[in-house]
Amino acid sequence: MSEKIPYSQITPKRLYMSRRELLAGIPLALASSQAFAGTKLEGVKKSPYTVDEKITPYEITSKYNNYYEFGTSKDQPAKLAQKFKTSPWMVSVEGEVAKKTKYSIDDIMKLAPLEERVYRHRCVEAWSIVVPWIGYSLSEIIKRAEPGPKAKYVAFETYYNLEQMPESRFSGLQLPYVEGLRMDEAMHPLALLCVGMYGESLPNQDGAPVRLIVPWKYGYKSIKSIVKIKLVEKQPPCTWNLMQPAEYGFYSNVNPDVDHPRWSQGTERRLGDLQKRKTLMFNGYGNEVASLYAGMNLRKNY
Ligand SMILES: Nc1nc2c(c(=O)[nH]1)N[C@H]1C(S)=C(S)[C@@H](COP(=O)(O)O)O[C@H]1N2
Ligand SMILES: [Mo]
Repeated sequence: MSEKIPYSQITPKRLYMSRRELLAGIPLALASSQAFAGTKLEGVKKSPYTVDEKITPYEITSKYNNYYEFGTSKDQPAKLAQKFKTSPWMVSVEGEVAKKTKYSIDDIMKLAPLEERVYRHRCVEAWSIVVPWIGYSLSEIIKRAEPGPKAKYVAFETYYNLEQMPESRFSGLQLPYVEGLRMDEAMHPLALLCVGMYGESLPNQDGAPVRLIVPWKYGYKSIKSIVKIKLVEKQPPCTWNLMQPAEYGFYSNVNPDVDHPRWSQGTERRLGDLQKRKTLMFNGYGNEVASLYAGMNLRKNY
């Protein structure tokens, strides 16, 4: 297990202090509301699902984002998502389930014990980061809904409102952003329902107040700012697959042997340490997830 690095060491003092000072000035009721982006999360346990690698600095993870609803360049979401209103926030779990449920974000925060998991995150654009995410397995919320026999896939949907996301008209994407997993992938304990990072609730640009993290797949499967989780019978549509089906498949497992049509997927650049590294099969999570794909042709099912 990795030695725990205090966040004060990996976050520049200036940022760390300014956030603390900021919180010091906020009325108690608001500061204690966990839906507020950048609030310290209490009682978070370390999870064994943690890689022993150098954590990418907070100022990189929180300033180099893909969130097309808030702009297509990497520095736009951090600026343009600042006023994104994430409270109140509801997440509905519906479809082929016995118990359709609507959760407030406070319900989501308390649904299961929060864990910190340091995961590798690999964007399809061949950069990667290592992030201490906070949340619990997605299976926790799915199993409470009691999926029926027709629940073969899980479909996810991001909040969408053009007034709050004016830049999204230039995204080139069909919105709301949608994603999907096969049922066994969604129930895999590594699939994380994520509410925080670096000890705090998620910043807006990283998908506040609740997002998915699927560490063995390319980053676009990790859908942000979720409002709907629907259990369905047929393979659901996925935003990047709709956009460019030959480039982005439903599975999108990290695979160094299957190149993107326009670039190699064999290596990646780890942000913050300038090093090029070999990309690992399933992003290094093969021991855990390879069995989900036993017998499948991963060139066809890219
Ligand atoms: N709703 C939504 N979710 C999204 C995206 C997006 O544009 N919109 N981008 C995806 C991509 S391509 C990546 S790499 C990750 C980036 O997450 P991060 O900004 O927290 O690193 O979010 C994914 N989830
Ligand atoms: Mo990505």
